[in-house]
Amino acid sequence: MSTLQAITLDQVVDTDNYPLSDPGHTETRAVVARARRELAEVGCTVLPDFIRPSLQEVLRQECAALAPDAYFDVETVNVYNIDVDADLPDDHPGRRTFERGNAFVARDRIPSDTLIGRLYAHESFQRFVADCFGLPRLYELADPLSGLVLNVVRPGMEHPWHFDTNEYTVSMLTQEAREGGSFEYCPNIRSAEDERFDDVRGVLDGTGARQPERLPLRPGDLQLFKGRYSLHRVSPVRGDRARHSAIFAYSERPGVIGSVSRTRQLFGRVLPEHLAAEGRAVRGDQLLD
Ligand SMILES: O=C(O)CCC(=O)C(=O)O
Ligand SMILES: [Fe+2]
Repeated sequence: MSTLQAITLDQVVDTDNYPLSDPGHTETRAVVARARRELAEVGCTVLPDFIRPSLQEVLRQECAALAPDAYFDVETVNVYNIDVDADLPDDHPGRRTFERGNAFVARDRIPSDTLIGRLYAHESFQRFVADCFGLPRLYELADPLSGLVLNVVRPGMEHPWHFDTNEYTVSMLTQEAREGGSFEYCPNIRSAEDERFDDVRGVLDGTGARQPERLPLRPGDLQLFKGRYSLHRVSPVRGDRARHSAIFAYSERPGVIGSVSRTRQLFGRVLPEHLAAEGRAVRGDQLLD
């Protein structure tokens, strides 16, 4: 048994500032209200020092120990994660391609007794996150590989501009790069009804009126993000240390499983659950993936 197994959520999370287990607490209500306001305005909010500072080095070390299990395969992608050879008009932003050099450690390689494993599955944490997003509840993905992952961006690599498939993303930096590796985003650049291809192209080409925002993040901060509408990236990592972040993916609906092709792209493998779910996927909108 890991020594950390005995530690409760209250010891992991800075409950003086984030009393998660008590939704009616004045402090919790203030945090939730601020998160909702920022999510409505810019699709993003950060809860600084969410993990107790005394555990931030444990957080870093646990995740750094998992990083060698990441699946590395630099691939050519576009912001929509659709086929880069798709027959698109010349000026379509999906024609711009990037080298996706980040790598994911899949959920089945992340022990459930790690800090991130326990946070992801914890009921109070899930209820708190749902509250911040203004949702009645959130479900862990049914996907055995992609519900909780560690995103590893090695020196020289980047996680290029993209939109997320998940509407609600919760993440936590666990190890900073020495240089570079900034999270940059363009709040609500598209909506469920409007792709706004001109704006997206402007950001990719650096010629548009919209300048990406740079989000200051520190290890142990909790980030809530609506990445389906906000174009975002992790800029190239420089120096001699990789950037690590935990991605906690939840959905409003139970039973969400990634497609076979996307899963193979991200993890280099699929499991029987992915094959069984193929073709049964339910979607909330018709946006390009
Ligand atoms: O690692 C990060 O901070 C961002 C990751 C991300 O955008 C993603 O996994 O979709
Ligand atoms: Fe993303």
